[in-house]
Amino acid sequence: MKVEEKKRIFSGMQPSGMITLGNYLGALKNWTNLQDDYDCLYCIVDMHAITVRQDPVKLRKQARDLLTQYLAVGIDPEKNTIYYQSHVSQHAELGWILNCFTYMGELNRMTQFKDKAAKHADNINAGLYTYPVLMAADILLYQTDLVPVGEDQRQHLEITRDIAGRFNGIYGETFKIPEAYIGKVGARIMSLQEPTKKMSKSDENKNNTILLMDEPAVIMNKVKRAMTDSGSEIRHGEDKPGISNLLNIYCACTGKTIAEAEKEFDGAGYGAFKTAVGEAVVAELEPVQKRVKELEKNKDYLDEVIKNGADKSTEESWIPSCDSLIEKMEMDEVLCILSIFL
Ligand code: AQP
Repeated sequence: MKVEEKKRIFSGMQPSGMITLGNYLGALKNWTNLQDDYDCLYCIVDMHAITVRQDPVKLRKQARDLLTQYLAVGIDPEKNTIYYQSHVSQHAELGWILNCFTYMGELNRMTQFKDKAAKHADNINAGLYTYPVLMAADILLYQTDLVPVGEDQRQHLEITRDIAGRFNGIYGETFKIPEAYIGKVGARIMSLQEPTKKMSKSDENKNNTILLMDEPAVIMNKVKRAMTDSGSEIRHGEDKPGISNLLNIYCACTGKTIAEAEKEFDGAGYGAFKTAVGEAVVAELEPVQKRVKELEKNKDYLDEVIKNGADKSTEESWIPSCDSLIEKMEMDEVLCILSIFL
């Protein structure tokens, strides 16, 4: 019987801070659900993290913490490839090549660049601007079929598809065109105090985010203080960003639908609702936190996962070296020129 080849998944997360409930519900939780059906590469994208200023010692710790959290949510290093982006030089090499196939007009439209440039006005560097090109290289390097991301990354996925299509159009079928995989729930978790802006790990206001490693009392307190809307109804709607966000969080943690949750809290006050949301988050995160603490004690195991991940991902990179891609481009150029004369 022919064994059907599994489709390939690539996704990554920046070690730019302690990960949030948004990162967990929008990305990590989906990753664990996909690992049996797909061939998955889960990367710690440390080179992306340096597009904003980082303290090297902290960055190194955050990268290791992130790896531990990948494992703690249940991503199995035997089934998946878990690795640091900076351990595989082809990411940067392919990033450079793809820069030459990306237009500034396209990069000018990227909303994440605009947001981050506004946030880091003293350090609007070229890396921040070309961040989506490095992300395209991350994905295209492994002939990826699917990229599970939160809603905020959809635009970067689109530009990846455009760059790959452009390259293929000039040099023949080279890169697989990837699709975004965006979960139905938890795809966009918003800030607790400013629910029209997304929850982000680099947010300086700690009351805006729930961290994966926040203690239960801290979680309960942050949810209780979350911004709510006028009126007293527990209802999902554009006019109720605060309550809608809490409903999304509740549903993503409990597996209930919005309609079920609205029915459950029909007539309940904001206080009782917030307590239920906080408890649902605590119940979701507590087992992960426990596992993180266990894993942290096992330094040798973590070192081994990092080492094996670097070897495995380097082997799986579709382009053994960027020389070979340039060689292919030269070959196609020659064929192109020949075809003019034939
Ligand atoms: N609020 C969110 N809701 C749902 N999904 C989210 N993701 C991020 N924030 C939310 C998803 O998490 C994955 C990892 O993202 P990243 O670390 O590569 O960068 P990011 O999207 O820029 O995440 P942050 O938390 O906002 O980081 P900083 O503050 O450093 O910029 C992605 O799949 C993302 O969609």
